[in-house]
Amino acid sequence: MARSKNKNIQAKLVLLGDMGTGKTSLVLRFVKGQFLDFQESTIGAAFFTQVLSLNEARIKFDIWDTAGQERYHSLAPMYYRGAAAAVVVYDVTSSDTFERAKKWVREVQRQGNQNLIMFLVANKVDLEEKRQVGNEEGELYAKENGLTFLETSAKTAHNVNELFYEIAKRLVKAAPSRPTGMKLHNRPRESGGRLFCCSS
Ligand SMILES: Nc1nc2c(ncn2[C@@H]2O[C@H](COP(=O)(O)OP(=O)(O)OP(=O)(O)O)[C@@H](O)[C@H]2O)c(=O)[nH]1
Ligand SMILES: [Mg+2]
Repeated sequence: MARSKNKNIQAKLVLLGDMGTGKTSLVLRFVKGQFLDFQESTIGAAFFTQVLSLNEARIKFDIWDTAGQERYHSLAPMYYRGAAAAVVVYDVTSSDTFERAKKWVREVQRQGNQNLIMFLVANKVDLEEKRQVGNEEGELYAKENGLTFLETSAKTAHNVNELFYEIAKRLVKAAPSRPTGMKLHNRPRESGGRLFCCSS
């Protein structure tokens, strides 16, 4: 479609979720194609960028990978405010992280950005034998709360690119309705008057 050709979109994306769920690993898999068995816990937040080209648009992601440790919780609003997309991650081998993910969803929804695109991601599906949270459980919760759900593995790369492509596609869809620049309305008449007040 010519209308949307060469559209350039810059989007702030934030990852939230309990510590150790694999947020950094998902980002590193997407941005660098790498996975570390002993990934260090994030301090504060980490910032990454990555560009994705779809047929109709080029999306530049500004990715904020937040720290899941409780002591950094109060920093989170800085990262999710103004975000175009949020990815809430839990670890399928830990029910606690699923409960924590639900709290993140509620917190982000409460801040009231109706346009925010939110994904719920069930990571570490390569550890099937240790699974505590069933696929249906995650899917149902996501459906009931208007989220898009995906199961991933940063380790095997299962669904990782798909996740970011899916987000990009949703952003492209949403973009035309968003103001992207200055809108010029009817120009005010300038005949004789000054536009800004002043003392003479
Ligand atoms: N088996 C398996 N291990 C994973 C996967 N994703 C991450 N891990 C491991 O889980 C541990 C934690 O991963 P991180 O990416 O650091 O988790 P995080 O969510 O960024 O943690 P914080 O920065 O503390 O919030 C690391 O040792 C990773 O190697 C996965 O899909 N499968
Ligand atoms: Mg991390």
